[in-house]
Amino acid sequence: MTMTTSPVLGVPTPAPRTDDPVSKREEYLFDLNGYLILKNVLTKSHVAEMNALLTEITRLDPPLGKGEWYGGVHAHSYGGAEGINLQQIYEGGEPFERLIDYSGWFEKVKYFVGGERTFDWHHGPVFVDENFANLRGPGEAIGLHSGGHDGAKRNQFRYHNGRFQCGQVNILMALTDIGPGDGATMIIPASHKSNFIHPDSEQHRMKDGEVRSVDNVEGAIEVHLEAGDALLFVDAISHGSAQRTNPGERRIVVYRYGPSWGNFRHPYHASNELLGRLTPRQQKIVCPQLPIKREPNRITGFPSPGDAVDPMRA
Ligand SMILES: O=C(O)CCC(=O)C(=O)O
Repeated sequence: MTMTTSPVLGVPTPAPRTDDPVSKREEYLFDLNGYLILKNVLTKSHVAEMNALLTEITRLDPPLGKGEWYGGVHAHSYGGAEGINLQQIYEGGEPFERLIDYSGWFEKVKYFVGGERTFDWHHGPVFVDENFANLRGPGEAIGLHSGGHDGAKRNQFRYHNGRFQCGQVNILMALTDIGPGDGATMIIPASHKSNFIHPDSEQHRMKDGEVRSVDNVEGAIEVHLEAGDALLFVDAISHGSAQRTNPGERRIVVYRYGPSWGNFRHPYHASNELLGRLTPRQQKIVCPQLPIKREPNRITGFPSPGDAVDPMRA
């Protein structure tokens, strides 16, 4: 087994697993159900590194409040009782940077977002429009959202002319074991193809200031994961979570991938410091397009955007 040294834990750790292409079985099941479970996709040490970095944030005194920044990471909530989201978590340390084009799922994500050899690849293979860690405690949950009936193009499921061309494919990673009572993600399998809204949607949909969950929604299942597993799903599938009833905290990380021309969900942007550390492939995934200098310019002294680069580098 190949070993590398963990930059966070400082100990030798097994190298991550290499890219597996999408198998015929995965293709069938993703098309049918709208999701796949990737077992053991993260190494134990990678999970430990991410947990160590998150624990550092949770131990801040006074605690990081909603709206505050910790470097390039922003504490955010959707407005209900979903727990705290640490947005732009790829700014939170190398173990999170590694996830951007992580070998355990990158080929699969590219395959399901699709678009190779089309205009969708104009700025690169994919774009990450949201990435966050979610920490959820007792009583918290996220209500039902999405579904094929919605028809939103941004998160759509699409198979056209023999190829997948989905609008948004999510990787939801478990950093803690998630079983009954832990506030597991819930999905309605195959609902990415539904033409009708779930009849009980009104009572379970996300709502500001209220605890909403997917508990007892007919057709929905809890996705139980072990730390290091990931759920790959098209965002068009109806999903949300069960309410956490156990003590302690559920920790997940979510990276959302879509076509290279996409835009950020929230008004964030990768920092220049992060871009400076990333590989050219990763840079393209988090920042498909940099502004260019307005040079040469016939109006002397006309300003360029602050972070503009030479056209050759763009
Ligand atoms: O928190 C969860 O389990 C579900 C996350 C979710 O709803 C989402 O990624 O859109």
